[in-house]
Amino acid sequence: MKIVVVIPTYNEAENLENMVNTLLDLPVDDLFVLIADDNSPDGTGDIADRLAAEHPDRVDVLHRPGKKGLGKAYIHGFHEAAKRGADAVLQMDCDFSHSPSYVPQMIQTLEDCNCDIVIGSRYVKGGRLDEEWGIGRKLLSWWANSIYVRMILRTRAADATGGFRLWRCEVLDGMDLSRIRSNGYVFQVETIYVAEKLGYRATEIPIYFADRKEGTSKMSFRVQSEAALRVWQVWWRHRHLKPSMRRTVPHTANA
Ligand SMILES: Nc1nc2c(ncn2[C@@H]2O[C@H](COP(=O)(O)OP(=O)(O)OP(=O)(O)O)[C@@H](O)[C@H]2O)c(=O)[nH]1
Ligand SMILES: [Mg+2]
Repeated sequence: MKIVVVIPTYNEAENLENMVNTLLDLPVDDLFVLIADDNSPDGTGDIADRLAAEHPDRVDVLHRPGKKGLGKAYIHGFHEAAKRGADAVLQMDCDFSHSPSYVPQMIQTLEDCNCDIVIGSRYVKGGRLDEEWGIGRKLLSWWANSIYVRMILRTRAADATGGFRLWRCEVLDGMDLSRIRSNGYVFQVETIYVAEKLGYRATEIPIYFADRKEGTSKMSFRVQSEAALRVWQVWWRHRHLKPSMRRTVPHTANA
């Protein structure tokens, strides 16, 4: 199974090289890393170019003109992954909150399960948030995901807000990514909601979610509040979707 890992980056100079090398060292047969960089001012794009030159068969970079948000970077990366013949696409952050050590298990799970998506999940039994977080921060994170988002959208996935997921390419095709409008953090919510409404099935494996150690967060109170409101927009936009509304012509066929 050819796996393309799509990593969106914005100012991840301290993390990128370590992340790419860790991924390339994993015991996985056919793994390719595609970095989607939004012209990071800290030079992440140059590091990405160097890594691509060092590993021409295993690493490549999409240079995007400026900071346009996580969602747009992911959609671009997903389309490129399909063009490069991926069987499955792994999405993950560059800050080590999503530990690469779970990747082989996620791939194995996708191969063995009768499912379409594997989620590295903080909210299934065995999943954990950073042990240094105080109880208040953990509660807020749990409430936002497990109460707020899941009450509105009624997702089956216990972790509907995380961004550590392995998708079969047919699923991304069938979802028709032009349906996905969110660009910020609610992108994760919109994609899993659309997938579930179209009848795709996710399996979750528990992860330990570590806080970033290097680099700076792009998350702010404004971004979080906007995401909270946009969950309603996601519900309104996609509430009528059904499995019969899957896209049937593969994206790559008319690309
Ligand atoms: N290409 C691109 N990547 C982005 C953008 N915003 C965030 N990212 C990347 O998306 C991933 C997640 O971003 P983070 O800043 O870690 O956000 P977070 O994980 O929600 O928050 P913290 O862990 O608290 O920092 C990281 O790899 C970022 O570099 C963007 O506008 N464009
Ligand atoms: Mg992070």
